[in-house]
Amino acid sequence: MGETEKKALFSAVQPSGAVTIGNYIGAIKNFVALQDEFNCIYAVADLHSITVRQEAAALRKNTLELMALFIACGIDPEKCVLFVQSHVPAHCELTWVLNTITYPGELSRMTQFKDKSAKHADNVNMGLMDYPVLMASDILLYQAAAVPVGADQKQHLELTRDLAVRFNNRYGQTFTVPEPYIMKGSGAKIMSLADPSRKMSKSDENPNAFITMSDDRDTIIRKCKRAVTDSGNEVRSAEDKPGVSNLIAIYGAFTGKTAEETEREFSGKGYGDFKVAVGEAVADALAPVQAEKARLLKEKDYLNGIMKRGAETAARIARRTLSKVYRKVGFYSGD
Ligand code: ATP
Ligand code: LTN
Repeated sequence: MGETEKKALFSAVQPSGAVTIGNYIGAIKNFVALQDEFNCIYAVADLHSITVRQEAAALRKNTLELMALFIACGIDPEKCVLFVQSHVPAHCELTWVLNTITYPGELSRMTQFKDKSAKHADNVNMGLMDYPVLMASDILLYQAAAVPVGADQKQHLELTRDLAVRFNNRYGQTFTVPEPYIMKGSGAKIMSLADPSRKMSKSDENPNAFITMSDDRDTIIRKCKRAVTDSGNEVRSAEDKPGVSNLIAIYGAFTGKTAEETEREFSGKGYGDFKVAVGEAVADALAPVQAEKARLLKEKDYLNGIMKRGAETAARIARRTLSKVYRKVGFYSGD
């Protein structure tokens, strides 16, 4: 298929702390897998990240680290557009327009807004509430047909689709209505190692609940050994075995093995052996990524160049959509 026939795909990750293997399995791994099939545009969502308090120096560092991690994970900057969200002003500009067709009730009932408001009760700000509209702008600016995300972002994608349809109905065909691209099966939602009824989250106060992409081998194996598993001793993926099922999903994501293959491999062996094997598989898979990320971080000029080139390309595409939007709503252009 020629360049121009490929559909556009957009996704982003926030530079709000250490990236977990949940982010990797649910999102970044798919970013890599989809880069030949689509015209992919990937952003470091720094505008989104300040909806919860960030320390300025840490945010700067996390932004560069996330860019390096994207590339270290296998996203090819020659095939994809990689940029930092705040480098392209159109994201904020479209957000303003979309705010005028969004109702407060739609935003206050978002699960993530409710969860984050409860968690950061001292900082329930308008940005936190408006987060999904900024996300819709990210996606719609690039006329993205597909958006790879973890299952937790499904509700935000539904709002994005509603806003696209609403705008198109009111002002005429302007936006592509995007489809979420959510992995089938358990990889779409990796659970906490400390409490398999909750999503693995980088902002969990218990560091044993998650594995980050930069954890060292010993830490990874220790965290897997400590992972909460279920009663019994049989390595089997089942609804009443959320802890073991989650480890099977993690093992599968890093080894390519199906749940059935894993069950066969560990039949007759207990949880102990399995947990060590999971830790080793994760550590083996992450070692080359970590080495490549460290190498890239020493090449700051290279990373800055990728971001600059990415922002220029992104801005060009985004401007095209934004001009159309401005024209449709009736903003006088002066030409
Ligand atoms: P937090 O957990 O602190 O709220 P987050 O990790 O959910 O942050 P992002 O960094 O923006 O927020 O997430 C990036 C991507 O990773 C999104 O596509 C999200 O759906 C996905 N993701 C996050 N956690 C998981 C998880 N536990 N399993 C699968 N995918 C996940
Ligand atoms: N909200 C997302 C990150 C994000 C995103 C996007 C994902 C920001 N803008 C656009 C897909 C498309 C999250 O994962 N928490």
